[in-house]
Amino acid sequence: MSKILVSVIMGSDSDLGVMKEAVDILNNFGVMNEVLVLSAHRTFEATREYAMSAIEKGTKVIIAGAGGSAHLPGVIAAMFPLPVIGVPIKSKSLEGLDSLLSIVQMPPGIPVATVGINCAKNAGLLAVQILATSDPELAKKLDSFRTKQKDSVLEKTEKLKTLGIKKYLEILKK
Ligand code: RP5
Repeated sequence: MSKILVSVIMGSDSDLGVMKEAVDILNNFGVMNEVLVLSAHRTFEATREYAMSAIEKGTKVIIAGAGGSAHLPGVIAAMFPLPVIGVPIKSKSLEGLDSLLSIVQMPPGIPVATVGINCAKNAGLLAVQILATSDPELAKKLDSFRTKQKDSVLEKTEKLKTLGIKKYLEILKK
């Protein structure tokens, strides 16, 4: 059985809708992953137990999403020595600025790679890129992902030239 290389964890199941985007990316690239709900505050014992044992289980990267007073990625990074990617979840009261600042402002010595608010897709891609540094097959898949992405943008610009702004926007609305 293949090893779980990336763990996707989140402070609450209310984060799952956003964090699923990271899981989708990992699955699309064929990266074995696990998904867990663990909170730095509400389940601190279980979070500690998980973070302290992750390295022995072979986990290479942890993606941690949290909102509000978002301590989870930092707490995980304190106990897990390999890359931790933090996803600030958009909060109800402060639109995720609280989450972003809580995650990004780590003290020197314990980094968390922070992506944009709700940008779990980039967290998934960053995890794949980290793994690709020692996995040429994954690096090839990343190349083809970027080629497809580039082609789809270039197609849009051609379509825009052909249709003009008004028609293009009408089609977009449909
Ligand atoms: C954080 O509190 C979670 O990451 C979540 O974004 C936020 C709200 O949690 P719930 O009240 O929805 O469970 O710990």
